[in-house]
Amino acid sequence: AGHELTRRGALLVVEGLDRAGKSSQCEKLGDYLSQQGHTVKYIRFPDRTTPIGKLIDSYLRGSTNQEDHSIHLLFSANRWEIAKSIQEDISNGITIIVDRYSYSGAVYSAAKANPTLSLEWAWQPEIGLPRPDLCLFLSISAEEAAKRGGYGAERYENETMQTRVRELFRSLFNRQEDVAIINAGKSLKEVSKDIQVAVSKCVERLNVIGPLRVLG
Ligand code: 2DT
Ligand code: MG
Repeated sequence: AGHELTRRGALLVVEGLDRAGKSSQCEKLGDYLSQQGHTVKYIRFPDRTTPIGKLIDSYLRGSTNQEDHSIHLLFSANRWEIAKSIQEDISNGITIIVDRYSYSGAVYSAAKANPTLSLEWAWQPEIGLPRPDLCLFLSISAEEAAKRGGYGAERYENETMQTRVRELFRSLFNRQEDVAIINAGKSLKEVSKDIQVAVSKCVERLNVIGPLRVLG
């Protein structure tokens, strides 16, 4: 038997505010791509299972406090500790669906309005991480978000933060390439259809795109 060239996997990120439907859409996208014959893996950030992830988890639950810059760098470190395995999986032909990534990282920290923690500052530690082939931004209005139910009990799950996060996501995605803005105010089924269209276009182009790049 001859050797077959393995086509690399795609790195697909799903971003959005809380209650935008990220988890459900990641699952639907995974099912869709598997049916198309892709090997698919789902990961999420923060990855609360690692030692760094456990620090992040206790911070998010409000059990511990952390200085703003310090926790920001831990969120980033939590991506760096998994970066190599992402690279390896992608080159072995596995498509990875990522629930939140560097974009949430930069935006949530910058939303704290700490004078020395700008969006630009917050982006710096992300430079050099595996670069998504496509980032799907699930966009919902504040009104639609409110309709979908109350906030949870974790840090950041309040009106003030969510409003700032929404604005910052918008300004970040206005200057990013490889972003598909998906209207997530529609039904689950319609949204998943829109996602499939955006992803199919990206996946078809993969053999022309070349190797996985890094964030700049
Ligand atoms: P989940 O609700 O998805 O578990 O996220 N966050 C996330 C950051 O502040 N920085 C990051 O780098 C990432 C990935 C967004 C928990 C919260 O953590 C925020 C919501
Ligand atoms: Mg949450």
